[in-house]
Amino acid sequence: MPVGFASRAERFSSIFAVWLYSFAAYQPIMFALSPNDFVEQVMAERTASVERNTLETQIKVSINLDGSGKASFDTGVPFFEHMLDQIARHGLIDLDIYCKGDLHIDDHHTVEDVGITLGQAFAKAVGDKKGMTRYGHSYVPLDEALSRVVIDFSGRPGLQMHVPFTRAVVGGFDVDLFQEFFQGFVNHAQVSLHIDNLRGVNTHHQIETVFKAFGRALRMAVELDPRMAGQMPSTKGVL
Ligand SMILES: [Mn+2]
Repeated sequence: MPVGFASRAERFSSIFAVWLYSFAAYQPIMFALSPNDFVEQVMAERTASVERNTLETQIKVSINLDGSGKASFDTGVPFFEHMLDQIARHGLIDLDIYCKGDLHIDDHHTVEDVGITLGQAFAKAVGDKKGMTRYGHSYVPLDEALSRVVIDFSGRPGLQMHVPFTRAVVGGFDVDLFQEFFQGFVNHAQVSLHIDNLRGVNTHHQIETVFKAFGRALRMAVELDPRMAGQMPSTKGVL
């Protein structure tokens, strides 16, 4: 019998304990992430799919915050899809949106509920927001029109939308509904969003600059900052 061990079982458990201890002790060194590893690891996870069904609309939204701007839409509202496409393209966010809504009434429920569901998908995809830039802003011109969008993933919903539309309808679309879309998004993504159309005569230009600036502001805000790796973009510790 070897000195110090009463039995084979005790000897084995001592060796196992030493192995377990050294594994635990070295684990932080073995698995420590560099800032760029952190960004890559988090990026792999920043996708979300949300399904939302009511008596008015049935919606499926899938997003990838670290995408390349690929998009597919099936909502039955062409001008709205033209605007959603700006978010994907200029936000470099992959976006799949399907909505079967009560368009025989009007576009209202479809547009508002897509905003709500997209907001839910964003809230899910940003997760705990660790390492995220948090704030985003952009100015986008289109000929005579100029818009500014500023966003904060603050965890608190708030919308300021100042767009003096020059016409009530654009591309067969009621311009009132843009406010409904952004309000739905803001409430569920839990963001502060300030939208200002600073200039513009052509209604199509006015709203297109808003959506392009919204896309670019989103891109900036959700971007992972390697220097922030693992930290919350808030002195409060949570958002
Ligand atoms: Mn256009």
